[in-house]
Amino acid sequence: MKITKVEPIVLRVPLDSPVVTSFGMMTSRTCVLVSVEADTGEYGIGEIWNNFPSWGVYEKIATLKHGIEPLVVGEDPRDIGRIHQKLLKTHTVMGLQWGALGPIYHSISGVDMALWDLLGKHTGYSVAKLLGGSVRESVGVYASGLGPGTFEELVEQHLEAGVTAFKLKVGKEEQQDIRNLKRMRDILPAQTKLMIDANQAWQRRTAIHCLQRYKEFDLTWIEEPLRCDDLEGLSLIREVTGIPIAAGENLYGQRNTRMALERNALDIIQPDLSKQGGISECRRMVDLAASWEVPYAPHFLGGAVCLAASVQFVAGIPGSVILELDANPNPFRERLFTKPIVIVNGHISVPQQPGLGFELDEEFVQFHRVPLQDISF
Ligand code: SMN
Ligand code: MG
Repeated sequence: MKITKVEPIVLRVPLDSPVVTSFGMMTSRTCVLVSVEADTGEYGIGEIWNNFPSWGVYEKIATLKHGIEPLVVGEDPRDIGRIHQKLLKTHTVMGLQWGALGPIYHSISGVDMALWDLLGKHTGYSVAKLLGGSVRESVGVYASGLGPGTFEELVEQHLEAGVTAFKLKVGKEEQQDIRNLKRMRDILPAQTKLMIDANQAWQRRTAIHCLQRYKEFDLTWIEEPLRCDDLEGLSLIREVTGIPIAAGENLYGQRNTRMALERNALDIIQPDLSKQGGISECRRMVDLAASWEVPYAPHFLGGAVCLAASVQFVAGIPGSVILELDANPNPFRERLFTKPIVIVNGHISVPQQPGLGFELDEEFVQFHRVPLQDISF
């Protein structure tokens, strides 16, 4: 069995009302998938992180076509560990030199995810089984992407779906944070878990000041209070405030994970399967964290393929506390599969089908697909 092709699949949908994030304005949503094809006619699908900016797609397609495809064509797709090591070894230093380690890790993530999907389809096992067996039959989720603007409707919808944990964006302005935290606690039933995410916005002093004030809202964790590389700062805040620290969406690979753990910077690690090197590398990250008794909660803010992979990951690998689920509407999360992923009682049930356990809605894909020549360079 040999790999014959690595095919990027870029999907785009313009948004009627732009999504405002702390990084800038999103006028369209992009979803980057990758198909890894074998000479047997079998293929696997993975997802490559491309949340913002949408034009980040250029670097990923270039990496797939010029960096990754020549290295994997001719390889046996069942040798996932070997291929993963080869891709990381060849590209990590190049990525540092280029100054674009992220796009390289994102692209490798998608290819690795596709290889796991392919191996599952080929052997008839779900990825959870391939990862070591089913730890659980359904996966608990929390709703994220809430605030700093209005969030009541999204909270209401997710409470109706039985979700019992929510994450609010903070860090822009103290008074606004306090207003939003108060409002959240007002509308959430007692016992509901509340997390906050500052997206690296604060300096150490501001973080300590704000967190001492926000503590009264009974926070399950504070996510990325500081720049993700201020490991000493994270450790300091953890000690001073006593609020658990979560991070990982900007921590690339085992090496950075080890540094964060050695500095006692984390209580929960949050690798994203479409960002940090795929299922293979995220497994190493969470295994490493487990040896420090740090549990994991996968980061997720993408399309349905990454969500399906995250469900399989949590089902197959012990040590997770909860899975992130973006609460905002996104057609690439809601309409990409023939059978959409649904939340019942705050949980997603783990599909038992081979691979990542989904079927793409080909009509939807073809409708939103951007021809590669339109994004040529
Ligand atoms: C997040 C990530 C990317 C874009 C917006 C928000 C956030 C999360 O950090 O954890 O989901
Ligand atoms: Mg975050």
